[in-house]
Order: sequence, then structure tokens, then C-alpha cells
Amino acid sequence: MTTRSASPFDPDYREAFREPLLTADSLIDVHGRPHIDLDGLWRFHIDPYDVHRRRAAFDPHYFELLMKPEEEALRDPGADFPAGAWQTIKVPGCWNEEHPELLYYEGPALYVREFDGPPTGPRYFLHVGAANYEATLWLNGTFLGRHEGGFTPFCVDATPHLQPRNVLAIVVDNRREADRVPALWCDWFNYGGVFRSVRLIEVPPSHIKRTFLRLLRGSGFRRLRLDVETSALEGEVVTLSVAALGVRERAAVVKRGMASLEFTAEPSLWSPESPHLYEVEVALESGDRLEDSVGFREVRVQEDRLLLNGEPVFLRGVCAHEEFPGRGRAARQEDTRRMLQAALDLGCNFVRLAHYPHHENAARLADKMGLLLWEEVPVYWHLAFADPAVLADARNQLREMILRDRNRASVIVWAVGNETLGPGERLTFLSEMAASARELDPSRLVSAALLPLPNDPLTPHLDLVSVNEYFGWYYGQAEQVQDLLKNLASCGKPLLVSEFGADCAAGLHGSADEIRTEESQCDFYRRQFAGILSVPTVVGTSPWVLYDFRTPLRQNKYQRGYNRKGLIGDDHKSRKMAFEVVREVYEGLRDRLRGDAG
Ligand code: GCB
Repeated sequence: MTTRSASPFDPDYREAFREPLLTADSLIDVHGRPHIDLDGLWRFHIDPYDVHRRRAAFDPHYFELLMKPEEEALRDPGADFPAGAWQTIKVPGCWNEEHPELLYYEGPALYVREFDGPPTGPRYFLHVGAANYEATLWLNGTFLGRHEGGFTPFCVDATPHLQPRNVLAIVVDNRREADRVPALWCDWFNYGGVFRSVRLIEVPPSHIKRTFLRLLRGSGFRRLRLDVETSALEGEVVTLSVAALGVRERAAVVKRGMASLEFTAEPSLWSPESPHLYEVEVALESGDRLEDSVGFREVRVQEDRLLLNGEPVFLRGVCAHEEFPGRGRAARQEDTRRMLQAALDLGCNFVRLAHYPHHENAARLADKMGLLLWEEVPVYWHLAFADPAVLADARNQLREMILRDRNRASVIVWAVGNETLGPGERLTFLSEMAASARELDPSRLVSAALLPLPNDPLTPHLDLVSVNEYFGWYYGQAEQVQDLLKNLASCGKPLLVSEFGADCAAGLHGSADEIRTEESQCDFYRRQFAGILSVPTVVGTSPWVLYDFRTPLRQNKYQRGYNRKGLIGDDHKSRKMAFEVVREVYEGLRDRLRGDAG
């Protein structure tokens, strides 16, 4: 229940908006559904003192009042925020890029959008693709709920609140706080705003909330399973059709709206070399219908080997942030496509989407373009691991990412964290995250990018042991990576070198032992690869990082606010010399397979 604040001066005013906590649960499969697009220009202004939430906590009609026509509002001496005085902003967009004077703004900001009500009839869910970090929503003055987590979708049933003319208000707050995920600092830029699409999604009264269709592991590539969650009543029939496989299977909804079916089929298997997708349709008897393109493949670990469709596979990867010049994290489809194409040009069959869930287009495009993916939640460096609310937030981010993307054949790894360190609570936190990932999706691998330390107690909880190491850059000599990996090999699991890299300023030339020159970055990669590839249990590499990216941590005269370990510069165009070095190594690795498939 919401507790109202006694006055706008109440220090606990945010308590008024604790609940409901919005998630993606009531409608995750939104792709291709009819909708009213709420993207475009919204009214906007920053609110560093969080005045709107302070006042709304105290006065339940505050947002109604705020939306009065400007002239009427100005007759009130307390009208400090007449709507006509505001800026506008693009949704999706990051305010840091849309309004350059707000480059370093971190705090609350108010977004407002007016729209005509949809015709009456079906139900409408308000769906937000992502807003960093906390979003608090009101529709026509009614508080709808709050979402935590800056990179995953959420939704809320808007039907009861819709009117012929509507005003949607969202306070987006991107402050870094000790109990957020990530917490107070990280090596990337903290863009703020509603940076993925906002839509009013139309569904029939009884609808499909989410689906999970996959090839069952260990079934000889012949057994498929569909789990569906619906809002339908018990007994309603769900039909799955995959025309190209001659499949038309039916199952009845049982308790809690769930229906499941398993059947035998012989799909052509999806792989990077042959990214075959099937057009599938899931339909509810009462009329709801979803179409999707789904690939079928099996990924598993056998001792220290990684098998894709039963064959050993070597992950020729690269890490990538989601950041695009002039747009920040608000990726358009063509931006994501260009990023994945750059990975293909590098000779990759694998991309580590660091360090948070990227736009859902990434996995949809990777499905088509033939790239394997690692998806990750921003459990990064140090979090308040002992705080159960932080675990709940991280788990929800993991859940929203997995539910959104688990029908994508390209995704083979769910990663529960990056370079975390700490006492017992960190292990409890991360092992619970790993268990949640397996529960939501037993068909993929669970991993975390570890620090290069011996015997991380998290190792037994992971399928794929991934290590970030910077020998030859932050410490030691590049070749020393070999000793590290040989030590790690004793865990008996496949090893991925999930990060290694060296800074270099695009266009700076000199000798190989002159730090930050393009030549030194080339030398680094040659020596690192020689060491890494001599260790047979290594099943993949993902150099850090595809593009130079913005980060306030890096301010020396070469960096100027950017991490310069990119193989391509911050313009996303200038390929550094090391791009070619990695490409040549990957070219030679196309056929690197280890041992026999078991
Ligand atoms: C790491 C982090 C990554 C940093 C990178 C670096 O280990 O995982 O987020 O950006 O090192 O460049 O130091």
C-alpha cells in the first residue's frame, strides 16, 4: 500500500511511490503486436530537487493540476512549473545527447506526453522498453507504479485509466546510489532518460503473456517444448503452428494460465554458419495470436568442452557496449546492425553484450545475422551484496532480460555479473542469481566474468568459467596469461577469456613499446593470443572492446573521457591497426575445434 507523505518536506517522500513495483511480467512478448506508438517529442525538464515527486507524494491530485492549460495554471501563485515553459525531448533518447548542456546531469527529470485515447474495447498495456534507472509513472494524475533497473522493459495495464485525452507523466531518475545495480561507479557513462520505445500495446481480454519455445537439450535434436503463460482461463486451448515443420500442436491452459506442450520434429539446426529461423505462431482459442521467428539449436558443456549442436565450437568473440555517437544508449536498429556487422567483419561468431541488457533488437538481429551472444546484467564491481532489496532488484533485471530474449537462438550465455569481489554475501548473491537464471531457462549456459584470481568460490555455480585479464596492460607481461589459464583449467570446465585489451589512441603511431600507440596495441594482441591459444581448454576469446566508449573514469590527455581500448575509435569508423591483427587471428581460428564431440 502507498503511504502518503505528510508534507513535501517529509524526507521519506519517495516511500509514497514504493509500490506497486512494475515488472515485465504481465506482458513480455510484445513484438509485432498492434500498438499506439508514444515515441516522438515529449515535454521535458530536469528536476534536480525532485520537486514533482515531493509534491505528488503529498497531494494525490498534483499531476492533474500540473497539466492544466498554462494560462489557467499561471493564475495560481504556486504554479512554479507551467508546462509551456518546458523543453522538449526525443523519446527514445538520452538527455545527455539530446541536450548537450545536460551531458553530466544525474538526477530526476520529468517527461510528459499527451495522447488521444484508443477506441474502447480491448486491453492496453503501457510498455516502456527501458528508462535509466528508476521510472515513476502517472497516467491522468493516477500513480501507476515504479520500475527499477535501467536496461530492461516493464509494463502496466493502463486500461482502467485511459480517457479520450490522456496525459502520461514519467519521472526518470538516473542517480547513482549505493543500493542500485550498478551502484556508485562503473567504467561506462551513466546516460539518463527514456531511451527505448514507449508503446500502448493492444491485447484482447484474454492474452498471451509470454512464450518459451526451444529444442530440448539431450533429445538428439528432435524434441521441442513450448511453455506459454496466458491470462486465459483453465481449459482454453493454445495452438502452436510451425508450418515449415508441419507442426500444429495443441494444449489446454491449466492452472495459473500456463500451458505446455512437447513434441517431436526434425528442425534444421540454427548455427552461425546457417542461421535458420522458422516462422512460428502461437494462438489462443479466444483470438490472441503471436508470430515470431525462432531458431532451434542446442548448447551444452561436456567436461571442459563447449558444444553447439553436439559439435565443439570456438567462440571468436568481441565485447561491445551499447553506445552510439550522438545518440548515447538510444540505439536505432541500424546502429545495432552496424555494430553486429563490425563484429562479423572482425571474423567473429560471438559477441559479449557488455555490461547490461542491450536493446532487444540485438538478439533479433544476431539470430538473423548468425552471431552467438552473451547477455549480462549490470552486477558490476561492488554492489551492496548484503542488502536483500539489491538482490531483488538484480534478480528482477535478470528475469526481465531472460524473459524478453529466451526465444532467441543467438543467446547462449546468461551472465550474472562482472568482476565482483567481496566476502560471503557476494557468493550468496551471485549463486542465487545463477540459480534464478537456470530456473528461468535451463537450456542455456550460466556464466559471470571473473577477476583473474585462483579458486573463485563462484566457479562451481557456473557452466562456463569466464575470466577478464589484463596481463601486459594493467599488470605483468602479456604472455603471463598462459600461467593464469593453466591454473584455471584445473576447474575442469570450459574457459572463456571474456576480456583482455590495451588502450590506444586512434591515429597515434610509434614503436610497439610506446604505450598507447596503435603499434603497441597490435603487439599486445599478438602476444596475448599466442598465450591464450596455447591453452587447450580455452573455448573462446572476447577482446575488450569493439569501440572506444565514453566513461568519466578516464580523463588523461589520450583518453579525454573515453576508454580507448576499442579496436575501432569513438567515431565508430576509424578501425585501429589491431582490428586487422584480431581479424587475422580469427581467420586462422575458423576451424579451431577441440577433440571429438561426445
Ligand atoms: C574491466 C571491466 C570493463 C572495463 C575494463 C577496462 O575489467 O570489466 O568494464 O572497461 O576492464 O578497460 O579497464
